[in-house]
Amino acid sequence: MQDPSVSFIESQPLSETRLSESDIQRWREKGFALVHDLLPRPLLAELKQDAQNHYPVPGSKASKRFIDFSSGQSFVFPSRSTAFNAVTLHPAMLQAAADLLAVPVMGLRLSQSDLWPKYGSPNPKTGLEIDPLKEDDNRDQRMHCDYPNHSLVHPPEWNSPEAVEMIVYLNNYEDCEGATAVVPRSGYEDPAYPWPIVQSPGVGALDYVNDRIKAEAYMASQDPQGAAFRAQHLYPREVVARYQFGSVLLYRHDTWHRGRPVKSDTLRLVQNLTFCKAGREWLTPAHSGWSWSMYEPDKLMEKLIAEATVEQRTVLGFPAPGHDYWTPHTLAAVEARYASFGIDMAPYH
Ligand SMILES: O=C(O)CCC(=O)C(=O)O
Ligand SMILES: [Fe+2]
Repeated sequence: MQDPSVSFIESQPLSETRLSESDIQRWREKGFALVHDLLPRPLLAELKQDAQNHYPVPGSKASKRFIDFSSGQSFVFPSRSTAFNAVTLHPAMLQAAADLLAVPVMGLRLSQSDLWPKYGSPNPKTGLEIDPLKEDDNRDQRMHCDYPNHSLVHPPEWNSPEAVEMIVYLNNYEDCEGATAVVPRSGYEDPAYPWPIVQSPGVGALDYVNDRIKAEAYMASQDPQGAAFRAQHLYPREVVARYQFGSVLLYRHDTWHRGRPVKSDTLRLVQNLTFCKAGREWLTPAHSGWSWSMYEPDKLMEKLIAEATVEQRTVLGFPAPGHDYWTPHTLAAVEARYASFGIDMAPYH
């Protein structure tokens, strides 16, 4: 059954695994685009299987502790899931981010890759009672922009975006609902997009509250003007992403959006990624540095680096060919570190 009160995001299938000009325009002007066939389905199926092996089944007692967004750093890059790493650095994903930001792939840096579960409220008939809502409950989120926990500053002017955020859906909307909502921006005069973006819990002196009802009550008590703005300009204009298995929602740090409730007793799995323009140190990685796992006995990260393409390595921050880091000595030293994993240093000579 479809909820007649929601409006869906318009989207067209891709003709190839490259964003169309209209998707790029939509992202740049409205703040988002939804695409359906960017990634190969067998890879996505493998990823979904890995995620289902990792997270408790919906309706189980163990699933009840998952009320917040993110995997709590338990399913982040670099991961033991080969499919997850492959999606993270998939050439089609890198090309999409590069096309949106109008930079070469080598001008991108990865700052987030996290696979997280979202459970529908337990069905009381199955025996698990519903816990009272907490401030940080993510089932029915408050409208927000993502920049506060990604950036030390504020998103730049609208026409100079510096990051692409992506949500890769591993279910079908009809099965799980819980479609992300976004507010399309319509030009400089759009009253939903005033500058600066501060009318939100968690920004400045306002406390972080995730749950929509609690957040709006809090806003009404702390910033009645901000609360009125949100009620008048944000919620009534939201449109939702009717996602399919493998759809990707492309959005920005300055796009108003929110997560909506997942169907009772179902599990929606999504991978969240962020690619930034290189050299933006104020956009901070959401996880520990990629080198931090280099002492793990399975040498996963070392192998990933050795096997990656030059572009993929560069997106992780490895110095690009021609960078002044490279001298005959550093070339030999880096080769010594990765030689046993079969790295080919020829492109750096
Ligand atoms: O889960 C979703 O659909 C969106 C989540 C989100 O926007 C967030 O947690 O910041
Ligand atoms: Fe968000």
